[in-house]
Order: sequence, then structure tokens, then C-alpha cells
Amino acid sequence: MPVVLGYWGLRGYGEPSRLLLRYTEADWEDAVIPLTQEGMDHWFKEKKYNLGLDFPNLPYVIDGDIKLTQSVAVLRYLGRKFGLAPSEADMGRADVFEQVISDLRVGFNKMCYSSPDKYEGLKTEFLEKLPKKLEEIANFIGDGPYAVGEKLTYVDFLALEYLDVIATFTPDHFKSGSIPDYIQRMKDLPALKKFYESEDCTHKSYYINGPMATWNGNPKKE
Ligand SMILES: N[C@@H](CCC(=O)N[C@@H](CS)C(=O)NCC(=O)O)C(=O)O
Repeated sequence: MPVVLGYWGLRGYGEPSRLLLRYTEADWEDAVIPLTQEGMDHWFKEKKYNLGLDFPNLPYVIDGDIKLTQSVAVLRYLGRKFGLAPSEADMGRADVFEQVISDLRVGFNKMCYSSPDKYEGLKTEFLEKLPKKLEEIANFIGDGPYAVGEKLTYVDFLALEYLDVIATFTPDHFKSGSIPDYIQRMKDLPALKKFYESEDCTHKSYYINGPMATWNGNPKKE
């Protein structure tokens, strides 16, 4: 039975797990819930409470009897399953990095999902604080090649996606240095390269955030 990953037809909080699964080339099902009225009704009225999830939400992963939600818990589970967990010695640094990248995305989303009247103020604040945060992340990654050193781990898929999203929002902050090198190194991993370069790469059509967000990353508008 393939691993099933359920999430909306957008990048959002589900994409790091999708990237990890694409990297493994495992047998997995991308259970996409379309962003249509029908898709949303189907999720909220029929599916959400009938999958046996303890805390019904999106994204979810179902792997046989294992049924999990919470995007980072899902990603960690997949990391352990596919040999992408950090070593015991690197676990502390991986945990810190995971939280740093998650905080960055939460702050970014607060701005993106703010009402249009608050958006510009929050954007100015976000962009003012960003260089320091990126400098710390760049120093942490250093020459890598991966976030916690030689071994590729699940936190790299979180960082790849969330840094790439912020680079889409503000490309000027990602012109050179160890972060763009790191993003490119990840994108060049064979299975990921195939995905990013494919004709039907979902990043060419998927919104980054929900369409209702003030900044939703609609690729057709970028
Ligand atoms: N902390 C949760 C947040 C999950 C969440 O907010 N999911 C949103 C999309 S990003 C959703 O639409 N969930 C579907 C629902 O509420 O049924 C996580 O990281 O997974």
C-alpha cells in the first residue's frame, strides 16, 4: 500500500513532505484536495472526520495503520521512515533548525494572510527583519552541504521549500551567498531536479498560500 499524503492543491504546509516523497521516489499517493467548492465541501463534509485521524487536518499522512496530521510531525515521520532522520549527535541542531525555519514561515504567513489594510505595514516589518534572520541561517548552513552537515535530513526539505517560497516573494534577498547555493544544491538532487524541470511541475500552477491570502503566490501573476 502506498503512503498517502493528503493536502490542498497548493504548496502551503504540505509541500515539504511532497518534496521529501518525490526525492525518495517511493510509491506514494498525492491525495490532492482541489481548491474548488466541490473539493472543499468534500474535505470538510465527507472526508475530514472519516479518515480515523486523531486531530483531523491537512496535511495528513496515512501509511497502513499509521495516521498522522501536523505538517512537521508528518515530515518527521516520513524522514524516519525513509532514512532521512538526523543522527543522534545532530538531532539537537536539526530540532533547532526545524523550529527556526518554521518560525520564519509562520511570520511570513502572518503577513501574507493579513487583511489588505495591514499588509503593507507587516511587509515592511518582515523585510526589515529578514536580512538578520537570513544571515543567521546562512551561517548555520555554512558550506553544508546540508543543514546539519554531511547527511541530508528531513529538515532540508522544510528549509528548501520555505526558503524557496520567501525567495519567490523577495528575490533580491537571495541573489548570492550560501542560501541560494543551498537551495540550488537541493533542487539539483536527481529526483527533485526531474520534478522542478518537468513540464507539469506543480510549482508552475499551484498557489503558494491559500487563494484568499493577500499575498498568495499565484505563479500566473508573479
Ligand atoms: N499546525 C498545523 C496547521 C494545519 C492547517 O492550518 N491546515 C490548513 C491548511 S495549511 C487547513 O486548511 N486545514 C484543513 C482543515 O482545517 O480541515 C500544521 O502544521 O499542519
